[in-house]
Amino acid sequence: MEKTFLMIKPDGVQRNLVGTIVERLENKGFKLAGAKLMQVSEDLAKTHYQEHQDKPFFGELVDFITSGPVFAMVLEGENVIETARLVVGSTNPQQAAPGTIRGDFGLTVGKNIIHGSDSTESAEREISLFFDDSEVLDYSLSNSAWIY
Ligand code: IDP
Repeated sequence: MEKTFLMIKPDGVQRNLVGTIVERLENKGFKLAGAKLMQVSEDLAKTHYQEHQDKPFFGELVDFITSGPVFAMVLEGENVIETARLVVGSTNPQQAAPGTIRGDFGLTVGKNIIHGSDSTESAEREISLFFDDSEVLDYSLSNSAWIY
């Protein structure tokens, strides 16, 4: 089963949206394989966002993601990388569809609540950046036969 990396950013944690967001993801049918509240270091932030290192907003992005705790998750499910991105919504919350996390809870691109991996390669890379192997659990949910 496919796995992806999601991270509730410091704005989502500060706005007490962790429970609401996790509830949406669980309700969709995704399985939590890993989850933790953590402080992102400057090094980790720069590595995670390395594809944006030449962009004018890179410094702002690193400052923001290290400005407070984040809630990091590994989610498992069929086609979860693409489907979780649909649940997350477009990068700019002003353009994100209602019903998506960014569409329902955000207003600015700099504070868009949540990150989700955008490809198989980034999912693998980001899971291994944020989680040790022992923190990603292999187990079955008893209701999976009612989802698949
Ligand atoms: P994504 O998070 O939807 O995959 P990316 O293009 O990978 O979007 O950008 C990473 C993050 O960088 C975005 O989630 C957003 O928070 C931030 N970002 C993107 N464009 C801008 C910008 O023009 N100004 C400030 N922040 C931006």
